[in-house]
Amino acid sequence: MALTLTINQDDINTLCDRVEGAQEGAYAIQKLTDDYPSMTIDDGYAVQAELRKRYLAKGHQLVGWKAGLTSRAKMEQMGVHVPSIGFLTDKMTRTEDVGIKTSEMVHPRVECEVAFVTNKDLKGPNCTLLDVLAATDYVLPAVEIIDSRFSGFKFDLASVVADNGSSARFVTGKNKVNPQGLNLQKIGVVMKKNGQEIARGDSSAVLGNPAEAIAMLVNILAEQDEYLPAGSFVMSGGITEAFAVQPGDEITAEFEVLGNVSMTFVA
Ligand code: OOG
Ligand code: MG
Repeated sequence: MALTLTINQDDINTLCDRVEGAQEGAYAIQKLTDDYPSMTIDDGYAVQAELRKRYLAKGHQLVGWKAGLTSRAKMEQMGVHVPSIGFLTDKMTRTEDVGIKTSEMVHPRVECEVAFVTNKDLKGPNCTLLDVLAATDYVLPAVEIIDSRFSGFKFDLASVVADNGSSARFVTGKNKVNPQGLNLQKIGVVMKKNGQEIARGDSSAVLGNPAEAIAMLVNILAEQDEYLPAGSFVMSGGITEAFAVQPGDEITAEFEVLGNVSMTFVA
């Protein structure tokens, strides 16, 4: 299987220049469909693949992938009703103990997610939840910091896919939990900003079970002739809506069973 494109390589390069410039320069751009109104989701993935190629050529390491727009809360917040995927590199990794710079981003937002680390290759197009569970080494709590490069954080699916699903940063907690015996369908989470609760939900919000989002991601990868190699880090998508952060903010996501993830933001 391969992508069906309506744009040519020159268009892909032009669109990738825009996204790459905005990501690296931390500035907002208009959504890509303003100039390319007939752009499709496949076209978006072709731009994303070009972006991945460019980052890897610059020495960034691919560490895994993320599923996005996998919960109703996220779909409604963004007005986009189809899940998407994006790639994750070592340059996006942040730790709990070092302040995360908002000046390197346009308008960052945080969202809490269940993350997976795999120990077997996963290949689509017929990857199932059971395949994902059989290939899961451990799960861990995560906060994704998303940063749409589009003005006002407003976009359509083709544009957000080209912008690598708004991927910017991510932080994981210290606990690694064996999926055996874990009820992945019902992991509660409370998100706090500066000590105040801002959201709560549970993992069933993500396609009924976050492992389902990983299966979906693997099947989308297959459409691009890609697979998920053993040892991948994969995020399953925000459980609740995402919240804007500013310098000085401290965020904690308190997950049942999986434990906490905390981080602070600095200018
Ligand atoms: C798109 C990325 C969505 C998620 O977890 O749903 C995402 C966006 O909302 O900007 O990462
Ligand atoms: Mg996310």
